[in-house]
Amino acid sequence: MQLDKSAIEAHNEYLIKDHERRFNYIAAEVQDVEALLQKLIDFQVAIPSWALGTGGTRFGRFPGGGEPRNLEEKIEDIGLLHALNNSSGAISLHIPWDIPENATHIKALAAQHGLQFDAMNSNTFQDQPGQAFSYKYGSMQHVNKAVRQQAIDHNIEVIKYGLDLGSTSLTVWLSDGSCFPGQLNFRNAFQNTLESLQQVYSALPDDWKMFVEYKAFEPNFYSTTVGDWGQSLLYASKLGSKAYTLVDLGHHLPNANIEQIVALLLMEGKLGGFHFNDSKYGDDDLTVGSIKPYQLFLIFNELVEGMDARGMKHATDLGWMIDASHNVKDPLEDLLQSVEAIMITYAQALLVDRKKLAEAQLNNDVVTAQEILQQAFRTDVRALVAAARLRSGGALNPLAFYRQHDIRAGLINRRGSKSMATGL
Ligand code: PSV
Ligand code: MN
Repeated sequence: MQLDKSAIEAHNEYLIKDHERRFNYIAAEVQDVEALLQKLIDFQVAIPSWALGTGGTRFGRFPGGGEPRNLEEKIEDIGLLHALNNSSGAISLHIPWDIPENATHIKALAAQHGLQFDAMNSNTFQDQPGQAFSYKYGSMQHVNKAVRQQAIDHNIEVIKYGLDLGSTSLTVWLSDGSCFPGQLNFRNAFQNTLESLQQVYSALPDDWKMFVEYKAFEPNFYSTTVGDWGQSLLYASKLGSKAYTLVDLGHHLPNANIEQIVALLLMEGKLGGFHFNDSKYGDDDLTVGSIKPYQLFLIFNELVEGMDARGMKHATDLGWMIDASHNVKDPLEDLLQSVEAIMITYAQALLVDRKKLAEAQLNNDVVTAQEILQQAFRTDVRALVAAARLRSGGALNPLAFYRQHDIRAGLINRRGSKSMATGL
């Protein structure tokens, strides 16, 4: 489903007066508004191929209908999001949930929607039909070499799929770990995992990056073999310069200071990618910015500061992706909200007066430092984000457009109310 450009234009025309009033107000407050708008226009957040269907829990799943039935329809859905917000210009594939059977066709279809292929994701946390060995007791950590080899081979296969599509990174998330004390020898599990990752790393093309994603818990609840940023950094450092740590916001123990983790990883040149979501209890996979928006702002503040300190390009030097699940919302509406929350928070972080903040820090002026951060966080930047969208051909209010045009009803019409997307 390609959106009619003239429908977006009509929508924008209807809203333009109100928008301009809001924009002129905030633009007068911002120092170099043109530079800021360009940064917002350039910033793209990848959408995971597994987030386009309804998620669920072990207690049930309540699909809303019209879910994409194959990779082509998933690309179509992301194309739709991108046409509306111009900030979702990439797709991240999980193998084997979304195998690109015909890479040339899939690549051409994505290009038609202005989409690129972000990080490829391997899956050694589920057993697949016909698979020789089970991952019940882990994959890369496994005590049996043959199981480890199977996991290594799978990752190398994922790299090959990615090469055909023009991707340049591999994200490895392992569910490996243990459920009970005594189940694992921690050092052996680490060494096995490291050796397996080394095999995959040696198959990595020169211009690729490998992201090692950590998670403190689930599905293993006693120990996780890549359990925190320290362990991930250890693997990434031992692997080499193409290996990086990936931070998923939902993968920490309660109250972890994620902004500090981000700052230090950036300082070491070892932060590679990001999975956005929000949570109250654990890996809840809720809409970005819906529970702890100030924490998200503090994280973005460190991202901008740390990237600028290293002369990194905000838009391209890290992998930005949403990793969420939608149990009660329409996934496309949730993704529009998540991207909007990311853009708003990025814009707020760009507004922080860095010179004044550095001065306040040097003077131990705690109150001023807090005022500077909160001044940026409390600024309503929505008109700036909308202006960036307008300039790149998107809709002033993507969510309103989606509802007014009853896009979900159209999808249900064409795909049926019982269609099921692969993924979580
Ligand atoms: C694991 O919880 C994770 O965050 C990893 O990124 C997976 O690839 C993704 O979710 C989907 O299971
Ligand atoms: Mn993740």
